[in-house]
Amino acid sequence: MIRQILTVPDPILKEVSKPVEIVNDEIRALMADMLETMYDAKGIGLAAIQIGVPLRVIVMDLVWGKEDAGDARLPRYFINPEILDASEDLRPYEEGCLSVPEYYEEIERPAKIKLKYLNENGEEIIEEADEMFATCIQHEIDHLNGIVFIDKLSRLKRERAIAKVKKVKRIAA
Ligand code: K2U
Ligand code: ZN
Repeated sequence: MIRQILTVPDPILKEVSKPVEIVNDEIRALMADMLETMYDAKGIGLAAIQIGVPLRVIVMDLVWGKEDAGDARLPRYFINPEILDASEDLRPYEEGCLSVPEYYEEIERPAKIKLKYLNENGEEIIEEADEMFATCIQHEIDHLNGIVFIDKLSRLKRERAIAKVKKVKRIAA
């Protein structure tokens, strides 16, 4: 079912999420809810902490976000993800976040990374990520460590972002 997405400055978003002990049906049900919530919110990634669950679980679908995707879907599941290696060269991208609605800011991150994680069947996968996959997974792993992208900005920009989210929520309420 669709869950509520927490928004800044909710202190829960600053929690460090715990590793998943066993990938079971309960975790798979959580990931199904996360995907449904992500599609509904028009995101291409979501970390469990964003719906208030402090577990190291991420869902992503880079395909459906593309304008020519039609109704194509390619959901991906990342449990206990670790970055094993990151390139020197950085890639800037104007990031947004479902927990910081209607606020976008350019963020630089390593362009390529080597990623280790468990998939939805609990199998260990090691793979390279670049382009949007690299940007998105690093944004999501930050969430697992209690970091939201505005934490990487100046205090002034961060305060402006939080003030804007509060305004957006008042109008939406
Ligand atoms: O809040 C989230 O974690 C979802 C993020 C994921 C993301 C952030 C930055 C760059 C790529 C992905 C976004 O809200 S998903 C919205 C979106 C859609 C298309 C392209 C970029 C961001
Ligand atoms: Zn985010």
